[in-house]
Amino acid sequence: MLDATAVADLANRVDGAQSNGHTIAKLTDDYPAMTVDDGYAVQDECLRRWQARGRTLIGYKAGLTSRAKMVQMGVTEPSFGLLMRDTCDMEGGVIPTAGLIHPRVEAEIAYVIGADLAGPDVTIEQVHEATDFIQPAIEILDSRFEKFRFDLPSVVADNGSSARFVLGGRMRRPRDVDPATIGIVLEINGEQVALACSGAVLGHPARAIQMLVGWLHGRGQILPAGSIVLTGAATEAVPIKPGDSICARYQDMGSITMRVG
Ligand code: OOG
Ligand code: MG
Repeated sequence: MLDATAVADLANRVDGAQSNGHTIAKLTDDYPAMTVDDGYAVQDECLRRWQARGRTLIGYKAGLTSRAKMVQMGVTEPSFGLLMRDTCDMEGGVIPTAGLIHPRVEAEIAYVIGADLAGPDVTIEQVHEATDFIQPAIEILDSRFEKFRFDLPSVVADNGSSARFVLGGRMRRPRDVDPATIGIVLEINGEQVALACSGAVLGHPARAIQMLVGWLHGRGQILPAGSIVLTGAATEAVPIKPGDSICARYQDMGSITMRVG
């Protein structure tokens, strides 16, 4: 494990790059012994700093949960990250990307949790009982690492490349649709750029919640009622630029549109 001085140094690098929109080298270049747990220690340290600045945690993001994403990023294990209230935008609006380095979009299913979820092995049924609704989501990623290239410890420290996210479309109860068989089409400026089925995420997007709750349990934490969880992109992420119109269409769940500012 890295010591507290190293964790603070890495939190400085990541937090600085996120705040100023500059790239940094992969953290493992300078700290080759860095582990995934060290990455989470850096993420925790960043959260402490953000909360001290008045930012609010409103949920979590799972990442690298589909084969398309694992192949695109060259990482074979899922990651968990933090969703902060000030990174959530309204659908139909202009999403600010000034200050982002090389933003990309991806389409996801969000779960909005209505009752606390805790324990090492919650079932999909328990996840669905505790879920108020599921909803289409677009995540805007922006890796702080050069050329969007990283390894798992580095991307975990960088909060899973989180930049912004948008919820929209139609809220559905998990009992009223099959969350594992939703067709998703992502369009940029009217052109189809990615296509997937929600089940591309771990066979069922609720598995991302199961894994998240198990991971939180291992840290002595729970997934509290009111949390928003992004379950991870079913498709690869696609680069965007100012002026682009983004539309993600979901079978039986409506669509989300936004413009890139
Ligand atoms: C890491 C974050 C992955 C997802 O949905 O798979 C992620 C990245 O690809 O930059 O958010
Ligand atoms: Mg994502």
